Amino acid sequence: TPVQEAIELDVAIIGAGLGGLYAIHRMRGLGFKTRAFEAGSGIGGTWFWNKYPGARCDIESLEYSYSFDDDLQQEWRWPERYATQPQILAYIQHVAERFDLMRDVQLNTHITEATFDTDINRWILKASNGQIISARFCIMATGNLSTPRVPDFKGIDTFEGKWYHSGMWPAEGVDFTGKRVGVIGTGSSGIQMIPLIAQQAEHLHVFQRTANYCLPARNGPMERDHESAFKADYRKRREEARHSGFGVSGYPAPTQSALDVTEEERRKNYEMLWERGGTIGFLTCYSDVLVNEEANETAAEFVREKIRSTVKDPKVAALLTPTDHPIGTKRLCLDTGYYETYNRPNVSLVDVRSAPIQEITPKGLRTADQEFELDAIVFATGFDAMTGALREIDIRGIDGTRLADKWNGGPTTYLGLMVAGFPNMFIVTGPGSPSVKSQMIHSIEQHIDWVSDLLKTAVERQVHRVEADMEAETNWVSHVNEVADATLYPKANSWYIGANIPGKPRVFMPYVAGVGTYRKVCDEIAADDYRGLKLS
Ligand code: NA7
Repeated sequence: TPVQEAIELDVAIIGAGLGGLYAIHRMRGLGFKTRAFEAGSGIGGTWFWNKYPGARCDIESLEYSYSFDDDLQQEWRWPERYATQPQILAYIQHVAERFDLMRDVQLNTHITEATFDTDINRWILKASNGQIISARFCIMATGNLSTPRVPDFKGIDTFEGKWYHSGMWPAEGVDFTGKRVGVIGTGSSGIQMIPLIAQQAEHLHVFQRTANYCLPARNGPMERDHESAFKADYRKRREEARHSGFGVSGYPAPTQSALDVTEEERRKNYEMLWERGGTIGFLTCYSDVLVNEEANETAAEFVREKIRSTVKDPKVAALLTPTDHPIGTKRLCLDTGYYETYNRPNVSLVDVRSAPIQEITPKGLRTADQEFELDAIVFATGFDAMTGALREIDIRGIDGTRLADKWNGGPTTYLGLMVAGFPNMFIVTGPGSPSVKSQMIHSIEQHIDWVSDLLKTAVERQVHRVEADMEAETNWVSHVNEVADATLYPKANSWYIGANIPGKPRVFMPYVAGVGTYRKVCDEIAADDYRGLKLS
């Protein structure tokens, strides 16, 4: 057999979502020969795959966008306050065209192996189509919520209807008109699609294991005055976001405790936030909502009351009322008509906490106490978050150590960006970085900018390896845990802690000190001659 010639690159990028595309732009800026390998048949990552009805970003469009180019942010017009999946995908395609990124994107290419060759200090990648790529540096822009997870239900192959997962939605869409539909899962994805599927379906059964806190989006067409005022201030706004908690402007760090104000004042504030819409306001309204249970309970109870006053059937309202976790410790959901949907006669809520789903049958599904006939089942059951996509690639570092083995007890990284024993490899929004606890595009830009500066230094110093120290990594992991332990986050069985995947080690993955703090730490480390890294 002929020996396949390797594609030689300076930087191989895995993934062509918002992270991979920005990485192409920056790596080109350094004069590197680069290419992004994307498994999908189109660019966009999350916004390519999640085409389910109602898919929308829960961060306002003027914030959830690239900040690296002022003309881009000034010229782009967002039609709505919160952009839909097609609108975000159109934006991503525009950016790719505007910066001529597609010539360095290779679609339909699934990278299956990545091995660091210690002799030549290069990453050797293999793709499922047999291609071999040799690159000096490797950037993993593989996404945090990119490995869809369908629970291991018995009988799924026997189902005679059609089933779907929110993260693998058919490009042509799905028409549920006249169908008996079951949606399993009430996280952000379920909550966005349920009101829309309910409008089409003959009957919709929602199978809920855990009730979530949902806040109203108050979405609407972009108000031109708001847009112009925002754009006039764009640079200042972006700068503010870079030093904020969640990477979004307009929410200064709170200083007042929820317990230091009267109940009346608190209620007035919550009511104002409820009317304004969005989730960040609730997370940043008082200094202790995410660290003190009593303070948290004031916000949680406010939302519970809203549920009870919206949902007409008290039994259904009780089921929809979250009591098992503090508000904000799982991703807060942003809804449009979610609770109201349960007042429709064609929608029923099924509690699969008390009577779990036992199997999928040819005609539908069976819980511990009932059988349901369904024409379609939608799994809104989430993802193998933060580590899933990386573990799917057979990544081997120095001495052949497998990343999956190293991470058996949970992911360990330095700054969420690098892994000891895996030189010249960088992760975008990896575990141990603020990633999913931030406006994701903000974090993508910050990570890739930081890595770019590091690579520029590596080239200037003519080093062959850039590597995280084991000790620095261990200290960072402890720090990430200490920060999380000082908050209420670990009190929820969330995907932040791997709780949604049976057998996944329970390690709190995001760094929750805030993006401003994280940026400061990253910048200090760079200024301190890349403390914790070996450049050799
Ligand atoms: P999530 O937030 O992980 O939600 C998944 C939902 O599916 C959640 O309600 C789960 O209940 C439910 N689930 C998972 N497995 C089962 C089984 N076996 N039986 C019943 N119910 C189940 O995923 P999303 O896609 O909604 O959102 C992911 C992120 O995308 C979101 O946080 C935003 O950042 C954007 P559970 O709570 O585990 O009891």
